[in-house]
Amino acid sequence: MKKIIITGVTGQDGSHMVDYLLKNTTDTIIGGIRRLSVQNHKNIRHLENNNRFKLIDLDVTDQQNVSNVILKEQPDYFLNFAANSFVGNSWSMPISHMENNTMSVLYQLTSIAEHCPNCKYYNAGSSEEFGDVIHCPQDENHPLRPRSPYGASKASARHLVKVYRDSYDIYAVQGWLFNHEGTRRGEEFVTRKISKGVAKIVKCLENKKPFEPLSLGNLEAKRDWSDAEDFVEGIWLMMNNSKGPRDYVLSSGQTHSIRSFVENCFSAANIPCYWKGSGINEKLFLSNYIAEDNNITDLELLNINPKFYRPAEVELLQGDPSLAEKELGWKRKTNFNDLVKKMYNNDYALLS
Ligand code: G4F
Repeated sequence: MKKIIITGVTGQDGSHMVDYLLKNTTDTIIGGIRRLSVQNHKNIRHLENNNRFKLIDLDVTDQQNVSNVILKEQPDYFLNFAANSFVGNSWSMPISHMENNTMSVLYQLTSIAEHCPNCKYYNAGSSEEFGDVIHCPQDENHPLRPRSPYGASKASARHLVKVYRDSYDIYAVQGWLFNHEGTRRGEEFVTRKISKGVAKIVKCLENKKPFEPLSLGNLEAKRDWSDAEDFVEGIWLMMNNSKGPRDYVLSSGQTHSIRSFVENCFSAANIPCYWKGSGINEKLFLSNYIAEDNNITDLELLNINPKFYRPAEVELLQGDPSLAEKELGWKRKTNFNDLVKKMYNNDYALLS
């Protein structure tokens, strides 16, 4: 029986990783969490009485704390999902991003090298590292050209992971994970903001109540979206690779605009709609709505707010997962349309 430390267990990826490992291994899982005065345990509440899962205090920005935990626990695997993961915020808190996403990785790697060199290490990497992409689709050979402090923090961490792997023969990897979403996605990310916003609008329409239109930023950016639950399996395959420690791209191989996610989500909700206007004046409308006073009108569903634009945008992401499929035998199960439906149905059910 192995011992696995996972950081960031209250977040989307960490909590799905715990669920996956409890289901598919007999190992003991230790979730490292930062002490907060207000608990954010909703993604792991179902694990409270599981005797193969325990929580410990672990602040990844505290080198002493990280070192003591690794020395004491002697884990077989250390999976690091703790990070500042919201790209949009990284311009206003760049130092926090470097501390949480880069320095923390250095603390973990130095502690593993010193106290527990056989521990296998995973750090969550990102397609944001590719940034200003120069070819499509992006594979493992695409250069790192980050466009945000977040992307730069993950790219720097990648160099550290490689340096420690090469220098100390540690099994250390950092996958390139393209966008991955689901029912546990934070509400600040665009997909969840849309699925929750559409569900709220539908509820208001059903109850003939007024609502605030959804407000978004850049609709033309394109992302390669997958289901986070498919990705945790890919990560575990990377950690147990007969070819040794290698970094792989996990993605769907397809790309869709934010606009397309919006249209799919309203379609999943059976709301017919049309776009009008252009640029920041573009809006989405529902036509022929019969109001309570029996007046037939067009209702505004969505508008553009420049405050959601970023100082620099990654315009296009489309990953090539073929190496992971070939060498790890990884295959995703959920496609784009099913992912949108799953997120919308979940948010609608939560409001019911
Ligand atoms: O959902 P997002 O905030 O995700 P983003 O920036 O692509 O980053 C996510 O994926 C990365 C992997 O590629 C991860 F590393 C990272 O941690 C995170 O999980 O934004 C997606 C796109 C952007 O182009 C953004 O400009 O949506 C656009 N967008 C348009 N309106 C918006 C909004 N994004 C947000 N969050 N909110 C808006 O209102």
